[in-house]
Amino acid sequence: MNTATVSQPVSIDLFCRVIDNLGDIGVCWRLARQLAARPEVAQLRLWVDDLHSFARIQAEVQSDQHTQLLHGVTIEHWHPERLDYPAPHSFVIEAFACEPPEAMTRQLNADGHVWINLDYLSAEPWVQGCHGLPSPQAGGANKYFFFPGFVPQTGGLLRETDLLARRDAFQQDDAAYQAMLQGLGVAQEHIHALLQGEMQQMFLFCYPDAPVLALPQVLATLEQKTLLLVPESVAQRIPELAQGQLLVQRIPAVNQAEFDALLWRSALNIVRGEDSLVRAIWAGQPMLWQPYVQEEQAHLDKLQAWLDTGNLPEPVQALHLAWSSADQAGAATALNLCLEPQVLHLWQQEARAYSEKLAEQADLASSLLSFYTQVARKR
Ligand code: TRH
Repeated sequence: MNTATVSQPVSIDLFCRVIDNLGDIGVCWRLARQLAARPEVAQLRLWVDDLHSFARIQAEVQSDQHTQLLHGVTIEHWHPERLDYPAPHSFVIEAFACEPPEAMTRQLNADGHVWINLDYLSAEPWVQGCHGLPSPQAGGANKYFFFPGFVPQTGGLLRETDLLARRDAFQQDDAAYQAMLQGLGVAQEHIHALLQGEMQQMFLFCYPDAPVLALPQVLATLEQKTLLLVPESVAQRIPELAQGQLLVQRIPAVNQAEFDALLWRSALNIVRGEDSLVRAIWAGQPMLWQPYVQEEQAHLDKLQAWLDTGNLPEPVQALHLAWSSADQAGAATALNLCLEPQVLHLWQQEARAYSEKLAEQADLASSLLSFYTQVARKR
């Protein structure tokens, strides 16, 4: 892995189209802030076509602003009527093949610019062969395929330098945890029970076809009480009631920083898509991941490839497969097994070890800057 730093501060244009859900802007916003915080970066312009969706994960975003500055990032509203495009910066990152405006891309050339298509995250083996490949463009510039990933032959995963230290601190900081729960509207008696260890917190963020009714089936019968926190728009089929030992509570949308903190304090994180997969990994707690559903069950290959990167106990792997196959009975059986003390202990150990192992790899923002330096040096 080349860890060369950029000798001259570089300015970056990062382009993001919100296609569906919050994953695209979720990844771009984290990446933008991480790059903008680096001493090697002079200016970071983030171009986003949908500021309303953006505001759902960062409440301070003003959806009527043409240009705004937040967390060191210049946010530009990229809408179809926009005509005043500036000259592109020397480093252009196009997220998920979103096709930046032609007014800017026609100015890109191989001598003055490095242009990257940042692709989706996958653990499938073909990714390693495609990472970093150039694709010559009509105007003479090369566009490079850049893949995040789970092995050093890829661009790595988004991870702020101090993330795991902040996680560890929050896991010990009951006052901060209490303030967060109050902000989410959790009743004082439940906060008390959580802090006393009489209740455990779990978090549920899934797609509509997940077999969510397996959760009350199992969690209602546990010895320990569970508070299941569920974002408002998710898992509508799950009743917001006390059922046996389970209490389900809807929570409002939170900023990404708080989203992370939620995961850090959960005994089980049920997550989906790409960005929350990565955040649940860094939480180092047992997790259940549901990939975004794709045609011809391609998401199951994606899931299997990811399972193969770790060392999860067999019932946990079975739980993943059942959860992503909308198999309620299979998910309930597997979850019961997973929560048996011996399996749960292995699951917890593996979650922690997996986050530590992946944290040894270069993070995505660092890999992007190294790649820029390598390409820029060669010309
Ligand atoms: O929203 P997603 O389902 O995104 C998906 C995937 O990215 C998928 O690959 C893509 O193809 C598809 O959309 C169209 O799940 P993901 O990736 O976890 O993104 C959710 C983001 O929203 C993540 O950054 C966390 C953030 N978030 C908050 O910040 N606050 C919240 O309250 C919630 C619920 C989410």
